[in-house]
Amino acid sequence: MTTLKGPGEPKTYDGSGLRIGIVHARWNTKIIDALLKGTKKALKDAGVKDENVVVQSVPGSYELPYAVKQLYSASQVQSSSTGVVGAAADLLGSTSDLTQLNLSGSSKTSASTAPFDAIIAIGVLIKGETMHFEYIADAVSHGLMRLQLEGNIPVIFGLLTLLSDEQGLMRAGIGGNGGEGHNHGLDWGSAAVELGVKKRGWN
Ligand code: DLZ
Repeated sequence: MTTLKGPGEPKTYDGSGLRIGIVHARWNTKIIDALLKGTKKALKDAGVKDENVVVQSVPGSYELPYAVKQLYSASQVQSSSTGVVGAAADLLGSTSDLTQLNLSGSSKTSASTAPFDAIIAIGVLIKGETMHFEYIADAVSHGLMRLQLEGNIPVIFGLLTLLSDEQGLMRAGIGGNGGEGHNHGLDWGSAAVELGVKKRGWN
């Protein structure tokens, strides 16, 4: 059936060889958590292995572009050299972060150490009484676009810019009595797999 909205007819892409990063903000946690769950579900459904999904969080949406950039840089460092834990720690802050990020080179995991095929940036901005919302939405949108064009890495735009809490709940699939709306995280996960697969083909 042809739909008016959304990404159109679903196509299946095999994500089993991909490494995907997710960076999410923690503001508006209830909505973020649901979006993150949807995103991870779509990745899993497309065959992306759990150990090849790296999740990092930042306080708010404004921090997303910097965090995406650092996460991607660290994965490039990791893939191009073996003794990189120190260098990646410099980028990310601590060696415990590296363990969390599967970048420590631990033999306990069969996780890929290749650079990420795509990174998903997730944030929820809800308009308040000041101009704060406009400035952050604009800066983050442009920051993420710049990163993907200049860094040659697909950056999936998982930033919801909302006029109310209810709009966010609906777009995370937890509106109404808890189950209404559509979880946009599902679309972001699928978009990451499609772009990751296509990037490999385009190179
Ligand atoms: C300060 C702030 C406000 C008011 N609202 C949001 C929001 O709705 N969503 C969000 O992700 N972050 C918000 N922030 C935090 C900023 O994004 C940022 O973390 C701080 O300004 C520190 O740089």
